[in-house]
Amino acid sequence: MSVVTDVNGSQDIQAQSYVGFDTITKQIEHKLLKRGFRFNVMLVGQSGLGKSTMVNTLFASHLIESKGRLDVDEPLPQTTSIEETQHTIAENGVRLKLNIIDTPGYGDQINNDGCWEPITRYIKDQYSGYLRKELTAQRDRHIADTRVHCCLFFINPTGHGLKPLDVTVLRKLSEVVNVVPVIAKSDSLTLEERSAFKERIRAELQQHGIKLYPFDSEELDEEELQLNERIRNMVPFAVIGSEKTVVIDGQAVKGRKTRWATINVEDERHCEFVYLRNFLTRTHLQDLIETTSLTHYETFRAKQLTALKESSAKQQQQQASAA
Ligand SMILES: Nc1nc2c(ncn2[C@@H]2O[C@H](COP(=O)(O)OP(=O)(O)O)[C@@H](O)[C@H]2O)c(=O)[nH]1
Ligand SMILES: [Mg+2]
Repeated sequence: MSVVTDVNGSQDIQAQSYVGFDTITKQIEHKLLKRGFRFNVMLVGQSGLGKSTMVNTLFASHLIESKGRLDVDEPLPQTTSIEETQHTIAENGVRLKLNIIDTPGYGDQINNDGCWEPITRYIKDQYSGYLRKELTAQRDRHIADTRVHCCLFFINPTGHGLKPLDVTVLRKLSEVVNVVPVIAKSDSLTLEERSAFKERIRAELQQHGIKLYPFDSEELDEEELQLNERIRNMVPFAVIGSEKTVVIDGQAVKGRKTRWATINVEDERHCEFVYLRNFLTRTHLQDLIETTSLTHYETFRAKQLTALKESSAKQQQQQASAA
């Protein structure tokens, strides 16, 4: 029986010779579901900007502790070394292993020279660890992925613009990781101030030639390209975080009660939290993971391997000339 030559009866033949590769999506899904997804998110920004609160707001369940100050004179609780906390969140049978990497409040010191170094070192350490395992592991063995998939960068809501330190750190980080900038505590800005601040930051990023995630590629279709363009026109996301539940119109929502009004963090008229959450979890989760592997890690790997080759060539040369 030949499928190729029989044009007229092709439907019948197709039905008989069904090989079942259309189940591949199910097979992949099954395998991935069994393994579970892992998403590594890093938080960068001065202490007190609401980093811990934001993660708790984003992922609904209580993830990391956020101890709010009761009294303004009380010193801020500070994270002093890079801390990882692992959580598993589940939704409709899909398990997401969420790894939160909290970095020491960068920019908290009087002298902030090189304060980003422990952060970029951490990111690169994960790459070199992965590379080592890749070079030694059996090819088909799954390597646990500790590479940072997304770095949430918290900007102080001053309304003025980026600080020179922010520019430096954004540049350093964007070279090695997917950076997603957010304006922290944006309830402290009016809507006009907020949109002017956002515009100003985008202009500054462009002026300094800092290209942030998402990146376009040939693989993306028209719809995806448009979505990326919308995201680029929206960043930094002006967000408000809260772990408290407030009741608005009889509904329990995450919000902040002020003397004047109640803010609903999920209300698009109040802030862009919902856009950030959609972006991170609904539209770009897989792409963040893939871009980390195919772009950032590949760049690191290529550099490492070239350096390795060069040093072994040098060694051989030295041995040859010594002999
Ligand atoms: N007004 C306002 N306060 C916030 C917001 N997010 C967090 N906070 C408060 O800011 C304080 C520090 O928050 P925390 O999450 O510990 O900051 P971190 O040091 O960056 O992790 C806490 O009292 C939070 O309740 C926000 O969006 N708006
Ligand atoms: Mg914190």
